[in-house]
Amino acid sequence: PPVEASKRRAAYKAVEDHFDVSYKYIGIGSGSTVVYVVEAIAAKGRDITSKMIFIPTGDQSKQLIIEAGLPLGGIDSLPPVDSTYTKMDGVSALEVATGVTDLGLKGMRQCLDVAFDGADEIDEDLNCIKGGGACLFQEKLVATAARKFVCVADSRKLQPRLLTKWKAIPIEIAPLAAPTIKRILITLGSPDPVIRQGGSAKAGPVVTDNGMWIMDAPFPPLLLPSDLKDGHKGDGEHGIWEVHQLGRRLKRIVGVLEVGLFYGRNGIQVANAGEEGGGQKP
Ligand code: DER
Repeated sequence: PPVEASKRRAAYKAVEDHFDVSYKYIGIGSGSTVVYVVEAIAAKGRDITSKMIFIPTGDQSKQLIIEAGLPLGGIDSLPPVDSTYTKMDGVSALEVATGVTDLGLKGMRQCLDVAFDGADEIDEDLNCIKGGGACLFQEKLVATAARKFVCVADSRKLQPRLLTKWKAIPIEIAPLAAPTIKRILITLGSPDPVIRQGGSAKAGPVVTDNGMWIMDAPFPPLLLPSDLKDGHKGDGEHGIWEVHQLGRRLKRIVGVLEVGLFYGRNGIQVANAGEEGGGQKP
């Protein structure tokens, strides 16, 4: 089918442009598009891939790596930061965009050379909604530990603003906190946050690879920093948010493990607004 063909084309192009035989640690995301990324990497042959370690972002990603015959590692079993390591020569684009640098972690050692993953929706600044597959925590953990985060998606995913077609932000939460988180989301302007149910696959809520639940929180389309120049404040007035401001506000709710918003370019201006520019331009 044409969609599968475009996913495959995107994946092979991403590997051609962003995979190097000198790489040692490669993050592998979740979903159906990343399957083609693994197919393209495995096609390089074992003499290349056997020297590498592939870091999964959940059980599906782990199965994918194993079935492709690629060496499996774990984000929790990466080498310690070597003591000779001094100054990072450049921070990962996603780490910059998520504002990690403004926590003074500029020297944080990037363990992975690259991480490949899919997305549910992508806006003009390459911000992404992720979590359609309920793997967003480990996806962001691996993505922010990589020098380069490569999002692979067919053109259906590209929209002017996030929450244009994809209607809710996936949020990974502690089950116990679900009622309080729901109440807070409603005060932040989410019309109807819902706990994701397993449907015919599982009675009751979806349980993530981390033993958590997913709350899908709908919001109106998310503004970009460039929209704020038109007088919008983006701080939730009438439920209208700027993408980074909402991301930071959601992350602070007690009981939230991780938020399915990944920042692309321009993340740094808002994340570190008013601070000296940190790290390379994403
Ligand atoms: O859950 C995620 O964020 C995944 O990356 C996923 O939603 C992308 O899925 P797809 O490649 O099957 O569209």
